[in-house]
Amino acid sequence: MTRFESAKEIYASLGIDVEAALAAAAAKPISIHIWQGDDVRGFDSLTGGAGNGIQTTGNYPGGARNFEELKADFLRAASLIPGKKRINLHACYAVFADGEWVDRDRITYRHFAPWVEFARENGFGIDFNPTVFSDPMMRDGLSLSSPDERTRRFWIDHCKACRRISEEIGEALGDTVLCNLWIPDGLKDTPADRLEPRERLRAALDEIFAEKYPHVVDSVESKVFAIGVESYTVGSSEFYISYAATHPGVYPLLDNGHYHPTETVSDKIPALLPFFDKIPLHVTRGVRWDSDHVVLFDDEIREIMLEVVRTGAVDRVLIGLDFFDASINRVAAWVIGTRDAEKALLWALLQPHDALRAAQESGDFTRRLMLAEESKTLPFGDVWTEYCRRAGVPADSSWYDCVMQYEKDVLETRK
Ligand code: RNT
Ligand code: ZN
Repeated sequence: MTRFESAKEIYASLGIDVEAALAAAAAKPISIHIWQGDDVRGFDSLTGGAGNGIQTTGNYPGGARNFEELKADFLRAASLIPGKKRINLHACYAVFADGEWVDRDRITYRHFAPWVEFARENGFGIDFNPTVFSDPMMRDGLSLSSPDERTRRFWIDHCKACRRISEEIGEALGDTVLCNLWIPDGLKDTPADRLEPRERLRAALDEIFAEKYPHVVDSVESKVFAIGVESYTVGSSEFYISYAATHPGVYPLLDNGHYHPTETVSDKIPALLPFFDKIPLHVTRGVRWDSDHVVLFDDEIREIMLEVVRTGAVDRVLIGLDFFDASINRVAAWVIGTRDAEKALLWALLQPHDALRAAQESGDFTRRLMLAEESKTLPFGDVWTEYCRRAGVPADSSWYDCVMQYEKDVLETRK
């Protein structure tokens, strides 16, 4: 008997169907953020690099410098990750023809058609994000909530363009596209007026979302604070949840780096499910704050996936990743973080949910505690190894050499 067969028997004795879990994990797409490959730099910056609302730290050599390099790095990472994949794009990854450049309020589908071709060739879906940072049109750290009419107009037009592009991507791929809006707007020090910027943001959102697009799922991503905007965030959790709740078709995206450290997204998912038919996520890892460290197979990621699974919401929760670490090999960062997200999903699918729920419902909390603890040492590793084998990707520890070889052959030549 192989280790996998033996593991399957152990799980079966607890009423867990390993084959069903493997199939469910393989069918669930994870949207992999393209911005891990180049430190959120994008292709459209005239000044070079991220800044103005977003920050990446580290200077590990070999980051992708253009479309060709970014595609190659993404494919290398994807070949080492099991499961169904989507590409999470940002508007700043517009592909311009030689000598061409247009400002962000003028981008069109044409600038993303090469990404659609790439996605189609490789069987990936696509998700999209307006890029409302790293741009001189941010005024005093404000965009859609700015008191300056021209600034607001520019960013409204950018967001409208992004939704139109998302619709065309969706049409081209015969799929729906999540178009997620995050803006960094906020204030460093105590505001004199907390209401007016939010009224302006609400009015801007109304304009942005006025047009209905059948292939687009819209979301708005809140945040609690960031470096430089410690005192006030315009797009707070209450603001966006209220906005989404009153605007059908707009969903609140939960990024688990965007809350106070004692708040958990795992608890927010089942709090929102009674009210929203979809919940989009940015799965990340905050260290003390929204630091966007590489996702680990840690308690909170497992708890998030547990909620996705045991609420029966695998199809309703849209899983996207959001981390960027420039201090380590970027391809390895993609591989480790995404494999860990996949791992947590498979792990969650292999828990004794029925027995745990029955214990809670009957008030047998002692049994619930025992079951939850003992399920932690089930032979999960053997099922994970089989999952990788069936997906045709290397098992744990054997992908690392591929990445190091790629670093030698490709990344180190990028000087
Ligand atoms: C920033 C938000 C946002 C970005 C990406 C690049 O705090 O999490 O989602 O990380 O859009
Ligand atoms: Zn995010």
